[in-house]
Amino acid sequence: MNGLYTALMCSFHDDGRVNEQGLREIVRYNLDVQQVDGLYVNGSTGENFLISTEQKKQIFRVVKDEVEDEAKLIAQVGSLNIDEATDLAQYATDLGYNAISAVTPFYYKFDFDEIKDYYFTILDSVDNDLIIYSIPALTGVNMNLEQFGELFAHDRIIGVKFTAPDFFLLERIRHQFPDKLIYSGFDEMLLPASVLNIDGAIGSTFNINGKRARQIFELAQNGQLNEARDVQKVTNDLITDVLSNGLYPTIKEILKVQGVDAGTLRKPMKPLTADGAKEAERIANTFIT
Ligand code: HMN
Repeated sequence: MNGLYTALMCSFHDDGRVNEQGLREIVRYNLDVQQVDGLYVNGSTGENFLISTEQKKQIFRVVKDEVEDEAKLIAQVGSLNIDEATDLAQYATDLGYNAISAVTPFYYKFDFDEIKDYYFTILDSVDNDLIIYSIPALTGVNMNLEQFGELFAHDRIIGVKFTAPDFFLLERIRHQFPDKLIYSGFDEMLLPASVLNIDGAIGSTFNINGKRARQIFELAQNGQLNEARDVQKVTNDLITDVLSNGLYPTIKEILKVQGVDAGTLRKPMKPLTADGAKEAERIANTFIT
């Protein structure tokens, strides 16, 4: 399960339905052009928290059908509705997903016992491994080293998608849990995370910049830090421009410039203005080869 995983975008029609053909095109572009090792399906980047249970299942189905056994698949099933989370975990497992992942429960201020119960309930419902999805900036849930340890005590919690700029905690987790998988979640920090000996990364910008992400990761693993820094610099120039133009709509527009039908966004996310679309085209022409 090591390696680079794209946090997969999804293509939607203007009326909000899943654009299945567009979704297949995004999958193919990631596998054939960006050449990532796997896909992280129905994460934040997939607009997961804006769609229905049936649409989540539809996306799991279409992606598996397109990928078959060409790449590893991780299904993000986390939900505030525990019944939905267990239902999706079983669904993705039956489809053959290699692992499931669940975002920490958010919105209400759950205490750690409740968070632990959430993960163990999902695991009890399914015969698959689980990767914790930790993204404190969006969820408000900050877990400490001891709490990660309590979760990692479960032998089917195999790792964490660590989307935080806390390199002290990342290093401590790496040191204390050498057998667990750590995936870095912030693409602009891939190099410092790689230096700390992570097992892989999961990123939204890999949809358009997966090849550079691989260079950074592999150069760092080989100890070629100056070269890795150069590639991270170009990557961060790209990410700076993408973030200032609007993360998800800009990635979608860049995919369109590459000939991929990335469709529109689910409300309440808004599409790019005409000027924003022009800027996305400039970014694509500047950075995407
Ligand atoms: C997902 O669940 O879609 C991703 O794994 C999330 C991923 O960590 C991204 N975070 C967010 O979109 C909030 C990053 O790839 C991020 O988009 C990128 O580093 C730019 O900041």
